[in-house]
Amino acid sequence: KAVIAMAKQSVTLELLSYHASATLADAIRLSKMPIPSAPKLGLHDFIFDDSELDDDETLKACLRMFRDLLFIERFHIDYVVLCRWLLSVKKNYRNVTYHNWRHAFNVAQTMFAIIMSTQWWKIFGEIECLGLMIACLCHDLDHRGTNNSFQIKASSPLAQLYSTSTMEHHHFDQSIMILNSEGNQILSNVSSDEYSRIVKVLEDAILSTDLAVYFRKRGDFLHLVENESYQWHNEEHRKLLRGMTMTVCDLAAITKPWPIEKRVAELVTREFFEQGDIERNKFNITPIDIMNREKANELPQMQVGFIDSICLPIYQAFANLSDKLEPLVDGVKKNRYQWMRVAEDG
Ligand code: 5BB
Ligand code: ZN
Repeated sequence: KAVIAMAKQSVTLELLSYHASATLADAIRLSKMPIPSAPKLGLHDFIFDDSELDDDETLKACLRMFRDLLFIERFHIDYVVLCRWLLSVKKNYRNVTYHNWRHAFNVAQTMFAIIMSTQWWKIFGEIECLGLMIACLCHDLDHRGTNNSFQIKASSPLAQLYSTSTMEHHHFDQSIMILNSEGNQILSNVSSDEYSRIVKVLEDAILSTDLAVYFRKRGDFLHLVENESYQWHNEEHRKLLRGMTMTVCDLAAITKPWPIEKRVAELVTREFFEQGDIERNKFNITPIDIMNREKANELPQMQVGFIDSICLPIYQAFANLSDKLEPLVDGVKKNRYQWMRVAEDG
């Protein structure tokens, strides 16, 4: 108890100094901007590329997704509050190489493209869809570019607070903190019953982005899909689907046209190597292969392994649930072929 209290105090201090809300003036400025249509922004496309948009345009794209999902009317969201919340979410991502605002934005766009193209929004309903979209935008909040096992090795205050899914618990905490911040309360006009349901979906979705959780749950899911015993209106099945959809969106770079995949894989690689450098220099340990610069030549083969063991099974299962999702599997297979080529001739 005392140890946890101290860890909490330490984390709280750290967070108080870091957490920042966007200003009302910036929110008003954003609220006055015209919002392009979803097709104009390419928001329905699985081959969406965020690098063509500037930061303001990524925020406008979020506003467009919230509008088209009818969240603003349904949940009586004040438009300036929504603008401020989005700006605050963006502000609470750090300038790390990969796990930054652009990654979160891409995850949300993929969620939008999936639930719109499959019409799963009808199955999930408004509460779950809102929970999922908030989850995508918030799922890596305040990421430091280092993974869970790094937090444990560094005995960081976060690791003392949460011994498993360390970072994911923190991302959820940060989401709640922003949702509760003055002027950022997009859920202030929903009933307390709906509020708890949305937050429960949000928590479950963010915790699902821990790959360890994905591995624990995916057997059940793949089984249901294989046996065609997946039931769309079964509460437990739908919860499983929401978690799996979070992973599918989180890893979606692997489904993108090769030039995009290559660029994103470079960012992932750089962030992994940066953690490896810290482990070598500060902790005096040899980093695992993916974080070890000296093993850079093995990365293409690792990507093939990543595709075979983690990506293909889940994208395949998703394509079995909806043929609208077949382009995702096709994209993964094309990238597998490209990574094989790189692995072979260096
Ligand atoms: C993934 C699980 N990990 C605990 C050990 C390594 N593996 S892996 O062998 O499947 C692997 C995945 C190895 C290398 C990788 O990237 C080298 C550039 C990747 C990989 N992971 N490749 C990607 O394109 C992407 Br996207 C990802 C996901 C990165 C974020 C994962 C964050 C999880 C934090 C625990
Ligand atoms: Zn992520």
